Formats: sequence, structure tokens, C-alpha cells
Amino acid sequence: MSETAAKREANWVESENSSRKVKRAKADEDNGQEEVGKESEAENILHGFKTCKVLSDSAREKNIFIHGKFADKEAVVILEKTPIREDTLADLFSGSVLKLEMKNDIYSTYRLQAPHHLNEIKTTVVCPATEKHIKKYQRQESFLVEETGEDYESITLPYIQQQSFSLQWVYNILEKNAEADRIVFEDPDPKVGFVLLPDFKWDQKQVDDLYLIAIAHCRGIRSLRDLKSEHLPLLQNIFEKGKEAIMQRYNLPASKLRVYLHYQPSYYHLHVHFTKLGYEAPGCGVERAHLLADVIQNLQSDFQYYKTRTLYFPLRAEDGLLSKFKESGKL
Ligand code: M7G
Repeated sequence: MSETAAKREANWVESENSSRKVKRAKADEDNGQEEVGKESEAENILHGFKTCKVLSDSAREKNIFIHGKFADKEAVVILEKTPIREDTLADLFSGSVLKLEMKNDIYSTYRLQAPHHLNEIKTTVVCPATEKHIKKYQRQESFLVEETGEDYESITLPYIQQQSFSLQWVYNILEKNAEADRIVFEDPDPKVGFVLLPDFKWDQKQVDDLYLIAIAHCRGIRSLRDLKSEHLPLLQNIFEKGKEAIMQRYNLPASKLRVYLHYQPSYYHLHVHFTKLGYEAPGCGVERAHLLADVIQNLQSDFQYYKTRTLYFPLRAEDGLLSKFKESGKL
């Protein structure tokens, strides 16, 4: 990264952090609470968490997915160490305690105990979690499924009509009942409009792992399979305005973005993923991610493209949809 770009990014992080503090203080004020009160409230939640099982963990990604309970409520807690930011190095070096582990010739290793504010773990809580949430985060073997247009109608569609995750969080965002202060850009048009905001997987501390989602205002487009040429204005609008908003806010040009849809998604309401190119976001592999630019072109050349094409995607061993494909003799 050039020095000017690095400076602009550092300035963005700094101004984001202070604006978030202001917003948080304002939200707490509105709730009649002090910021400190809110933070200690969050601590208390985890005090009552009883671990049942580690669903998956990764030493490389430095995360752990845990199934457990808050009293009698099933829950999933995700803990993830966050990247070390260049703009925190001075604080880290001056404010830490360093413990020597070993010294050998020119080599030495230490344990660095960072100050509290630089030692945070990103924590996500899903509660109450359904059986489907627990399976979503459980490490499982995957199988590639081949789905024709007819398979979609006879196997997938009936399954997702019965078994999908609730879309309440999506409607909360669209109706400004949640995450309203996180919105980066909105086009309120009911047909081609959308809300662009940080994905909850992104802590917004650095652009290296930038992850935003654009959620369409219009309802009823479940996935890629429902897209037709009549949706081109919507898709083009999300693509163009999404890229523009990201350039303005994060100073990241379109050439640095990976913009795509998942098939199968977890949530069947049209949304588009915007991640930084080079960041290996979960689900950005070729077996699941469809570039929005390709989707647009495919629909331009064939208005029924996604209705008729055979699509390939991975399903995990315990996914109910996989059982349906097996029962139909498709696997
Ligand atoms: P998806 O392709 O339907 O499924 O994407 P995936 O989760 O298997 O990738 C939905 C996206 O929405 C994911 O990137 C999630 O991390 C993100 N997401 C899910 N929830 C429940 C929320 C939420 O409550 N808020 C925000 N901001 N993002 C969410």
C-alpha cells in the first residue's frame, strides 16, 4: 500500500473509531444507560454461558465456535482473535509486558501481554440458536451437489420453503429496527434500492478484511435461482452504487473488491457480498460464490439463465438438503 493510501486508511480507522464511540454513547444515552454499563452487561452474559461442545476451531484462523447454553437457552458463541493493526503498534510496544520464553544466538521468542484495549476478541452470540444454527457452525465433511433447474423445483425449493433460517434480522435492518447506525449507504427505492452495511463478521477495524453486505429492499427474491432479466436494474444499481459508496467511505476502488452472491445462501432474501480482494472470506470459493458481474452478464444474454442452468454447490454432511438429494437418488 502506498504511504498516502496507508495514511488515508489510518485516518479512516481513527475517525471511524471516534465516530463509533460517539454513536455508541448516543445510543446508550437514548437507552438511559452509560457506556460502561452496557459493556459490563455484555460481560455478564458470558459469565452465564455453559459450554456443551466445541463445534469447530482453527489454530490458523484463531477462532473457535462453541455450542452451549445461557440458562435453558441453546446458544452458539464464536470467539475470534482480530488482526494486529499497524496504527496500534506504538501503543502495543510501549504499553505491553514482555516475557522472555527463550533466547538462542540471534533468536529470541517472547510472550507479549498487550494492554486491555489491544487485546480484544471479537465475539458473536447467537441465542436462542436453533438446531440448524448449531449444524451451520459444526465442522463437517462437504459434498458437491449438481442441481438442475428441475431439481431446484422438485427438491430444493420445497425444502427451503420449510427449513430456512428466519429472515427477521434482515427485516430489522431494512426497517431500521437494528443496526441502523451501521448503515454505510442506502438507496430507499422499493424496486432497485438496497441497504449497504458491514457484515457482522467484520469488526471494521481495518480494510484488509473488509466485508459488507448489500440487502435488497424488495422482498421475495430468494436466491440466484429467482433472478431474471427484470432484476437487472436492481443488480446493476447494487453493483454501481455499492462500489461507489465503498470508494467514498473506505477509499477502496472497484479493482480491489470481490462482489458476489452465494448459492446456496444461508438466508433466502437477495443480498450481495462485498469483500476485499485477497481476503479469503469464508464462502468465497468458486463452488459457492458467483461474481455479480458474471450474474449480470449471464442474465443479459439469457433472461432464464438461472432458472434453467445446472448449478453446483457444496452441502455439508448433516444438511437436510443433502439428505433430500440423496433420497432422490441424485448423489
Ligand atoms: P449468506 O450467503 O446467506 O450465508 O450470507 P452465509 O452466512 O452462509 O455466508 C449472509 C451474510 O449475512 C453472511 O455473510 C453473514 O455473516 C451476514 N449476517 C448474518 N447475520 C445474522 C447478520 C446480522 O445480524 N447482521 C449483519 N450485519 N450481518 C449478518
